[in-house]
Amino acid sequence: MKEQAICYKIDTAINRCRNIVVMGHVDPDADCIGAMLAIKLALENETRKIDAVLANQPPDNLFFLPGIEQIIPLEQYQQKPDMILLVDCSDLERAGAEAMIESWRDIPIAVIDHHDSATPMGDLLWIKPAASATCELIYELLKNLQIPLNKEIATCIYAGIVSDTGCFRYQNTTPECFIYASDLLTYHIDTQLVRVQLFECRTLASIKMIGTAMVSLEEVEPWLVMMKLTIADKQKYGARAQDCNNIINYALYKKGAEVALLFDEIEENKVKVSFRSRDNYNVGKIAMALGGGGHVAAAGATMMCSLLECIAQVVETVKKEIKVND
Ligand SMILES: [Mn+2]
Repeated sequence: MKEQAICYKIDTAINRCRNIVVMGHVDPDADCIGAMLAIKLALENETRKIDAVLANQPPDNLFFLPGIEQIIPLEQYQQKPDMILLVDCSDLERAGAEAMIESWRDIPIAVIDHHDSATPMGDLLWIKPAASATCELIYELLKNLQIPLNKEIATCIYAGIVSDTGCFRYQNTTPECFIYASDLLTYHIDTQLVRVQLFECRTLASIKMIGTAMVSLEEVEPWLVMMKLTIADKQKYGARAQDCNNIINYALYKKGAEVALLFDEIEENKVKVSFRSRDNYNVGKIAMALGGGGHVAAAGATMMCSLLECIAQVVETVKKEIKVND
């Protein structure tokens, strides 16, 4: 089993604590929530409390994850923990807890993440961009520590891997994904439930958002496509923020597209930009330069400007940074 040394260090740190908070990122997804819940279910015991805390409410489709009802909203979390464990993110700002940075400044932070970051926060960092999902690392942690799994823990870890690999389809899918998944399936997890909840469980408004985004698809270059969602589009169908998640992937369905952009107008002068790419064109680097982050093939950034300004700036940057041979 890989990465033994760092797993033992994390174990030592955890064993020193009686009161741990585990946090994922804002706009939580199945990987971050799966990782938080697997940690809580596997490592909490009579002498050690592990609180799973999130700045945002989990999306409705993830309420099948075992233990999710125990997640505490950050605004209700009054404890002063003796350790902070960040999963699927590497700083308190990304966890939506910038308000806590001052009062938590003496508390040690450990990070388990697979996102590249220029400025991770913490004393104990396990950041592995080659991992498909943070849940892949959680699996390795629990195996290294010889913690027995069960159906609940296996479901959380499996959901994280399935979510971040798009059901083992994306290029981040590693041999370990399949090896770990084959072991996780021995715990009789309901793989149909996981698939339906993650991929076939959209609200009517969110399907209207897919349609609206796809109608807006523009071919900037044969290799570069973009879609947009405006505030008015969302009002028309009563779509919430979570109804607009994971729509970007459809843009890459266009034949010949190498890079896809989705501009989601969150509010006036605030635009969430999603990036996807094929063939190792690095959109993560571009997103990071724009104040966001992510991976080579999937990234995002939030920009404080009008939709039109945002589109102009991002398209120009992408065309400058990425050279595709037609
Ligand atoms: Mn992840």
